[in-house]
Amino acid sequence: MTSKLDRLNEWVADVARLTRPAVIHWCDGSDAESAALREQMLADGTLIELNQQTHPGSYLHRSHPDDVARVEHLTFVCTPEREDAGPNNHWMAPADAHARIDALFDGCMQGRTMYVIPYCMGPIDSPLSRCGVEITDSPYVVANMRIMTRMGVPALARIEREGSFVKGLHSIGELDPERRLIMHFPEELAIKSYGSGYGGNALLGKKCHALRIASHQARQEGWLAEHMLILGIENPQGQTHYIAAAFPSACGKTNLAMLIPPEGYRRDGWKVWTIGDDICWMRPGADGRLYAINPEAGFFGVAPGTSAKSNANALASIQSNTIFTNVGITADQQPWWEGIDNGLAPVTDWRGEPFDSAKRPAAHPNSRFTVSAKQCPSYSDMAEDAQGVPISAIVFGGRRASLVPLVFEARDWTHGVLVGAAMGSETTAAATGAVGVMRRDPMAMKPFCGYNFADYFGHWLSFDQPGAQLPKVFHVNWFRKGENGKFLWPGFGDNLRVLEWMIQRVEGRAAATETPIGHLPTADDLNLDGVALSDEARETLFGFEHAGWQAEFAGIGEYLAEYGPRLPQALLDEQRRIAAALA
Ligand code: SAT
Ligand code: MN
Repeated sequence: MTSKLDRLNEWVADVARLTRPAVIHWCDGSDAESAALREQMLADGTLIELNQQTHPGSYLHRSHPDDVARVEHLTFVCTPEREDAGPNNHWMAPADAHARIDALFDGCMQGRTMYVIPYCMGPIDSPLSRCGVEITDSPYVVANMRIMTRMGVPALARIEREGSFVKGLHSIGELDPERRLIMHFPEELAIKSYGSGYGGNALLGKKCHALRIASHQARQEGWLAEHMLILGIENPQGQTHYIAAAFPSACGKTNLAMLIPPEGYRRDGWKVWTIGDDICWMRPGADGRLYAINPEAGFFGVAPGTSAKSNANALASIQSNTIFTNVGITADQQPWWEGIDNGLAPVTDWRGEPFDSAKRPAAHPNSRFTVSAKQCPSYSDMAEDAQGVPISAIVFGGRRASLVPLVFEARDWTHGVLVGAAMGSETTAAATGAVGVMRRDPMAMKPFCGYNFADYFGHWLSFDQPGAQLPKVFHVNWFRKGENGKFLWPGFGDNLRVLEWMIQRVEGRAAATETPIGHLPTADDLNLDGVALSDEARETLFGFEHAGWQAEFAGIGEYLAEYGPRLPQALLDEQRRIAAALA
């Protein structure tokens, strides 16, 4: 008798023949399985027990010091035609890619256990969710996948029902940067990742599946897989608007998703609800609106800078049952990072050496916490809703020290797609390479779009159909700096002031000024009660620098030209229209 699991069983057998593990373990996701894995990892040093009085159920993992971030230069999209991967991806022909990486996988699991992890991205009963299976030789990956996805028996049951799943093969190999590759095969719905145990390189449900492979599937099936947080804003009347916002890695998505309203707003009854902090899958509903789910079940958040002041919800979430990766520890084994601001001091740094501030920070700048979303005080019940939440506004944002104002609104959908496509941001520690260099990062998807950006922009444009009730599109910049190099906007909870203006725009209740780059508020259009802004801050955050934008649009034009004739004409026309208005 054939079963819908035959394909899965055959693949697992093929992988075992190639990698030759000592043992094969099918993960059921149970507490007993998790406890046994934890004991094993504590025994072999993969996990270090943290203070169980202050942080029950929490552990520290120290990754290999050369394996602390995503490796974009070793990440490939392997489509039959190079053009389908586009200039935004590193490309290799599928046959060559398989041959190269299979040579690394050959015999790599000898003496190791091979874990088979069935998982579901998204609520287990949602039509928007998609399943995958990750095969890995890393128990640390299993522990993280158990937090980040719906993993185990229910996922396997859905795979058996549907018969289809994304195949992800992973081995830590030798953790040698010279023998490290992350390959994607969108046509085969397959991922192969070798030589890294870290985050987006190894937790294949996350960036590899939920963005690179899913973006390809989404294009075929008429939905969007985006690098966006999702939050709900409930006004004092009890109405909730949902906003999806794209920012590059390590630009504050987790903080924005868990925002705590400023004092005055809290008093008036405003509430913010967290749906997701990193990835958003959206598709049009019967009413023409875009409905979104968070495909993840946990947060893999940046630790440094997380404090009671910057993100009290995150801090509350990670008091228990959390895996910390590459943070420092205090004398009594509590996790510690720069900016935690809790009066404690680190004694051991992320490499396990005595802390010496002259040598290195206590926590790696890309150190992380992994925790179940259910532990977040602001986690929304709607995050488990099978239909998803209707999106009122889409926000694009980058880290821009100059030029870009605090907020502006796109005139219409096509302009909004251009605003997303033209996004620029200064690089962060979330990927290896230089930090602080301005690069174009369309929709914050530069490292994550599984196909040619030109086609991706076309896909975005295609949602503008008769009957569509599309969200309004905005651009924000929380990172504008003044003459003295300091941030001009307080950020964090005060960002709600900007989000409130957006909601009022959606409801047709707020003013704005028309400029060539879109609708800009003046300082008077926002509720700034209780924020002390200097004259410089007011002018800079709400100003429009004509000459600077002329140069910016010339740069955007050059950038878009890199995509050649595949670029949608409507996007080019929009760019030219604005450049002409600026001339
Ligand atoms: O390493 S991850 O991709 O999981 C985190 C990030 O860079 O956004
Ligand atoms: Mn991310």
